[in-house]
Amino acid sequence: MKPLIGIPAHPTLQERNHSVIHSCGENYLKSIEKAGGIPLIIPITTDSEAIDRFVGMCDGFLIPGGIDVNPITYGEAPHPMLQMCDLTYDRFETELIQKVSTAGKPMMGICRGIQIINTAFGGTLWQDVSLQDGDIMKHQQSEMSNASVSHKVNIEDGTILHSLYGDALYTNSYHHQSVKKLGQGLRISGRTSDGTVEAIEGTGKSFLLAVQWHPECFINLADNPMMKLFDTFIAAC
Ligand SMILES: [Mn+2]
Repeated sequence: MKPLIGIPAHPTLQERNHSVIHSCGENYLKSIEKAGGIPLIIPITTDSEAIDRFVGMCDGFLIPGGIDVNPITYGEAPHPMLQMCDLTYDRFETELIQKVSTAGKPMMGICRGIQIINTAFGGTLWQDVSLQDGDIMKHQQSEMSNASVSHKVNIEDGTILHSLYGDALYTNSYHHQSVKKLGQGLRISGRTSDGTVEAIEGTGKSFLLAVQWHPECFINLADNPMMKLFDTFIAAC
């Protein structure tokens, strides 16, 4: 039986009538389907009973990209470079991630996903990558195609990522925030040469892999180098 993969919806502001759409990008859905899973979009809710039911129902969870995490979530004041965020959305995803972890179900994070997984486990974020120490490279890529790569991620030995790609992987990059203090039960599995955290994994028994780049953007390539990530995640489910 194909595993059911819960994907928390993203609150997207529809300017035409100022209403919020609970949405999910098609590339996430297609990547899950191609890997052999059945995607299920989960609405944003404050109902804990609903979150329990969703966690019980699904075999694995994909935490997708999106807006910034409100720094209140990790106990910091907003920096002037902070962009749009939504505390209700953060609280929903945090509760969902913590319950998925307690249930021991597989989880994969992408972009905002790596950030909110890190904060849900007690970590913190750089509110803008430029605030990190040293010379920071461009993480908002200039390539015309979002399925084109712009930087190299160096991979730690002994990680899931290393078993898939070896010592390094070129990836795309569309983020302005990044992991600062690492959350509990997590390890860093990939960084760019400027020290920016690009991938984390869980140290416990259940599958947890999160990346700062956007592997779902490669879905329409005939030879998709990122498919291994989704295949490995679905196999764990
Ligand atoms: Mn990057």
